[in-house]
Amino acid sequence: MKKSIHNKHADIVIKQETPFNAGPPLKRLSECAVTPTDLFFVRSHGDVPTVNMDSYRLTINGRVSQPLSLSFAQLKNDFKRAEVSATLMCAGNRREELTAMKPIPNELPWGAEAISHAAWAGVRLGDVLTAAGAESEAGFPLHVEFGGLDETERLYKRFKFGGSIPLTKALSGEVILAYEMNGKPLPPVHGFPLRMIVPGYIGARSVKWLEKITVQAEPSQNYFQRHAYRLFAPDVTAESVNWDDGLMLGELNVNAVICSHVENEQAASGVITVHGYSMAGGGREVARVDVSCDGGETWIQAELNHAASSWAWTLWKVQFDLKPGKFQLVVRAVDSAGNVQPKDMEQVWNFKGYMNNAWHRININVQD
Ligand SMILES: Nc1nc2c(c(=O)[nH]1)N[C@H]1C(S)=C(S)[C@@H](COP(=O)(O)O)O[C@H]1N2
Ligand SMILES: [Mo]
Repeated sequence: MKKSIHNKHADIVIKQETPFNAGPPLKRLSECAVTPTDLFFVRSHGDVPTVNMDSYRLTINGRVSQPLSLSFAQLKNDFKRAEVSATLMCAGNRREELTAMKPIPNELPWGAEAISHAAWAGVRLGDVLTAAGAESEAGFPLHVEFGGLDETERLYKRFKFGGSIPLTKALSGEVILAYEMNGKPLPPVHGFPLRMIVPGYIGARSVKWLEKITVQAEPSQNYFQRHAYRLFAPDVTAESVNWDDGLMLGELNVNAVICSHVENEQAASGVITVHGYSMAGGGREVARVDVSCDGGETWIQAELNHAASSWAWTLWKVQFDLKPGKFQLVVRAVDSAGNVQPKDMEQVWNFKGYMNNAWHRININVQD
C-alpha cells in the first residue's frame, strides 16, 4: 500500500505540511468504528520532536509528597497496564463552516475530519499520581498540568505545548498515559513514546510527547490553556477580546456529522443510505440521532451503532427513498443529558472557531 509522509495513508487529506496536520477523507471516516492508524487525523502545533529513549524521563512534580522521574521501562513495568477505547476530537473540528460565515484568520480550516477513534493502552494517570502521593484535598480544586516535548511559536515566543485538566478528572479511570495505539507502539506523529488520553475532553488536553506532569492550584499557564482553546461569545473579536473572560474548554459538546455525501453531490434516485458519526462529550451517550432530507422540516431517527465504550463516538445510518430533485440532508444528535444541537451557526460562531455543533447540512442533487 502507498504511504505518504509520517506513515499516513496516501488518501489522507493534508491540511498543512509543516507542522503536519491532516485528516481522513470524510467518506472513509464512518466506515468503521476504529479508525485505521494510517488514516487517524493529526493535529500538531510544532514539529515531531526526536526523543532519545536512553535519557527520556517522565517527571511528576508539584503538589505531591514523592516527586517521580520515571524511565519509559519503569513506567511500563512498575504500573498496571490499562486500556481505553476512545474517540479524539479537536475543538477546531468543523471550523470551515464557521469560516464560511465570517473569516477566522490564522486558524486551520478543518472540515469535519478532525476526529478519529482508536484503542489505546498504557497506564492509568491515577495510579501514577497515587504513587507520587498527589495531594487530594487542598481545600480548593487542584489541576494537573501536562507538558509536551514539542516546541511551537506564538506571539514571537518559542515554548512547549501544554495544558491541564482538573484533578478530579485526572483521577478517573479512563484517563491514561498511552504508549500503544491500535495494538502497536504509539507512532511518532501521535506522540511517541508517551501521550495523554483524556477521553470526553477536547483533543488539545491529550498532550502528545509527554515529558512533565505537575499537580498545581491553578490551570496551566501554557498559551494553549490560557489563550487558545477558550470559548467566547459570538460578538467578541480578536481586537475586543479579554482573554480571561473565555470559557476554558474541557468536555466536548454533542455533535453529529454526515460523512456519506459531500456538498452538491449528484446521487442516483431510489434508496440512498446516509451515514456518519455522532459524539457526546464528558462520558455522556448519544441518545438519539435525527436525520432530515428536507432541510429540517421532517425528521426520522437513525439506527445507532453504539460502541462498547462510553468514550467512543456513535456511528449512525438511515435510508431515504428519493425521487429526482434537490434535497438538503440535515443531522442533529441528542445526548443522554438531553442536550440538543443548536440549529444555526450564528448561535455558535466564535472568533477562534471552536466547538461548532450546529446542525450539519449537506445539499445533494438526485437524478434519474
Ligand atoms: N505535545 C502536543 N500535544 C498535542 C498537540 C500538540 O500540538 N502538541 N495537539 C493537540 C491537539 S489540538 C489535538 S486535537 C490532539 C490531536 O491528536 P492526534 O494528532 O493524535 O490526532 O493532540 C493534542 N496534543
Ligand atoms: Mo485540537
